[in-house]
Amino acid sequence: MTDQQAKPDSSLGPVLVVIPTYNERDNIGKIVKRLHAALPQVHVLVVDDGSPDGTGQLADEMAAADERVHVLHRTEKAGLGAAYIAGFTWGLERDYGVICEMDADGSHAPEQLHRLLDALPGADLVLGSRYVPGGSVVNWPKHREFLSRGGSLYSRIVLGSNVRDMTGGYRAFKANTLRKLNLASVASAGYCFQIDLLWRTLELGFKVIEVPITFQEREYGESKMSGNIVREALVRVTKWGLRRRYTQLRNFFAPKS
Ligand SMILES: Nc1nc2c(ncn2[C@@H]2O[C@H](COP(=O)(O)OP(=O)(O)OP(=O)(O)O)[C@@H](O)[C@H]2O)c(=O)[nH]1
Ligand SMILES: [Mg+2]
Repeated sequence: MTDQQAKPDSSLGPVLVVIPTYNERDNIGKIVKRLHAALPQVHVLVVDDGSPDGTGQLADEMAAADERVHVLHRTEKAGLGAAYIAGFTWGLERDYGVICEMDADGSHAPEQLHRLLDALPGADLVLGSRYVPGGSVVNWPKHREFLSRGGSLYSRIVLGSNVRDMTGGYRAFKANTLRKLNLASVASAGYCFQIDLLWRTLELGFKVIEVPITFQEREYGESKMSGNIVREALVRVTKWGLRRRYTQLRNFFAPKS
């Protein structure tokens, strides 16, 4: 299948793409248009945290003109994780069979979403991956790529996983996978949220597949990446890794019956 126009496997049920936004006025219209050009059937849920630049109002106008577009307004900027949890909950309540994550800033090419959807019948979660053969990163400053690769490598080692791209935000979940992840207990706010959800999925023994994507640095608007977001990931991943080791040791020394 080419990356031009595709039809998702309808046996999995309707597809919802959740796009969290904070000040993405210059991007949201373009990304939704590209998405519907590539996959006309999918629905979009924009989860906006009261963006001061009017992203939310623009999304409302898009929703009024197109029944495939929906908007969830939240009152304040509460991080990527909280926005996704609200979006997933909205989608699960409406019985979508597949729920996807995608950034608004053009980093995730909508023309490649079919790669994730095509792989989903054989998995519980499909990750769009920058770091498997065929995957790539375009126009990222060296320090950002270093941070991203370093974050994935650290998480892989500490959590004992063989997933190459632990922090990416281009994903397709079967709705039934999300239902099992106890979303109400997720407290990770920044990109640690991505590791958190992946870790929960792996711990439950679900099948996770990586498919290559081309990740493109944003052209418009500002990145929300910050030192706090990196610190949150470091602290939490280290804690999960220590807990994993503790459980392994406890099981090892537990009396065998
Ligand atoms: N609703 C909501 N969306 C957010 C928040 N923080 C980031 N986003 C959105 O999440 C997506 C990813 O955010 P980016 O700013 O691109 O962050 P990033 O991809 O980690 O960083 P860069 O790679 O530097 O762009 C974008 O669509 C943002 O608008 C937030 O607090 N609330
Ligand atoms: Mg980005």
